Amino acid sequence: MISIFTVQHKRHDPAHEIFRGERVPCFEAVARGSILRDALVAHGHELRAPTIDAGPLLARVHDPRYLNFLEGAWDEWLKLDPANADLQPFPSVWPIRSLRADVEPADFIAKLGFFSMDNGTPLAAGTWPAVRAAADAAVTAASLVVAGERAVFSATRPPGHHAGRDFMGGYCFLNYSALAATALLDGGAARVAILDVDYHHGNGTQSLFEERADVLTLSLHADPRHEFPFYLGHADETGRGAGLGANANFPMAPGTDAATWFAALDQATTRIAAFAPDALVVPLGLDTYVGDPLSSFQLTADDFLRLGARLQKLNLPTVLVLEGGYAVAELGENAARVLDGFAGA
Ligand code: OKP
Ligand code: ZN
Repeated sequence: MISIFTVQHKRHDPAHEIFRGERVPCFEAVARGSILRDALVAHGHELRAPTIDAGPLLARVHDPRYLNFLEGAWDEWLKLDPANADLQPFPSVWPIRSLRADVEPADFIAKLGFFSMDNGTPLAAGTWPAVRAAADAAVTAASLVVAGERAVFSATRPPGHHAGRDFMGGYCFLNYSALAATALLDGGAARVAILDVDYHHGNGTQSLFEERADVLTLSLHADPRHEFPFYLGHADETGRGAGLGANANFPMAPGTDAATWFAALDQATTRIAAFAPDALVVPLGLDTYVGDPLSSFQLTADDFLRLGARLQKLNLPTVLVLEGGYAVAELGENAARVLDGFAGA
C-alpha cells in the first residue's frame, strides 16, 4: 500500500508533557515517526512524500482565527520573552460554562486556553510546519484514492482526531481525517464514512461532521466516563439536525478484550454497509494494543492483521490516517500489520 510520509514530522518535538501534575517525556514522541517509516519499508510498502497543498481545504475544516493563532503561536510565545525559546507554553485557563467563548483574548496564555481543550497538547517551535505537512500528507492520500488507488495510508504525526473546528487537544492540532473526507467529497464521493479505531474517542471528527448527513462518523473507543476525551463519545450521541442518525459511538469498558472489540467492529461495519458510502476514512490508532502505556484494551499483533482484513472487506476506496499508538517499539510493526492484513485479505 502506498504510504505518505514526511520528515517534517520531526519538527514537532516538544520536550515534555504534563502527567499527573508533573512534566514527563512526551508519549507522542518523534521516535514514533522513524519507527513507523522503518517498519513500512521493511514490509515492502512504498513511501511517497506529500505532493498536494492542503492550504485551500484548511479553512473549510478549521476556524481561520484558530489557524491564524496556531501559525503564529510560537512567535507570540517568543515575543513575551526571548528566553521562552527553551520553554514550553501550556494553557492554564479555559472559557468553561458561564465564561465567554466569543471574545478572543489578547493575552497569549489566555488565547492558548481559548483554542485548547486540555493542557496535554504540547506546542513546540516546529509544530506548525509539522502539522501543515501532515495535513498535506492526508490530502495527498485522499487525492490518490480519488485518482483510483484502492487504499493509501497517511503515515504522519502528531495525531489529529481530537482537534476540532477551533481547538487543539489530546496531542492533536489539525484534523487530518476531516481534511481527507472533505477532499474525497470534493473528488466526487456523495457520501463518506469515517471509522475511528483509535483507543480514544474521535471527538474532533464527530463534532466537525455531527450536523452533516453525507458523512457518517463512527468511533470505537474506551468509555469516556473513564478515559480521555471524557466529555464526548457516549452511545447516545447520534448526530444533530440534518446529521441526526449519521454518528455512532461504540464505547467499551476499560480492559476490553479482542473478542468484544471485534464484535463492536462488526456492528460498525454493518452500519457502514447500510449507509452505502462511496469512500472510507480510517483514523488508525494503534493504542488499542495490549502493550500500550496509555490504554487498557487487549488487542495483539495478530489482531491488527485481522483489522486490516476487515477494513478491506468493506470494499471501499480507503484513506487510512495514523492517530495514536504509544508502545513506540511496536508501533511500526502493528501499523504495518494493518496494511498487510488489508493487502492479504
Ligand atoms: C491521543 B490519541 C497521559 C495524558 C493522556 C490524552 C490522550 C491523548 C491521546 N499523560 N492525554 O487519541 O491517541
Ligand atoms: Zn488514542
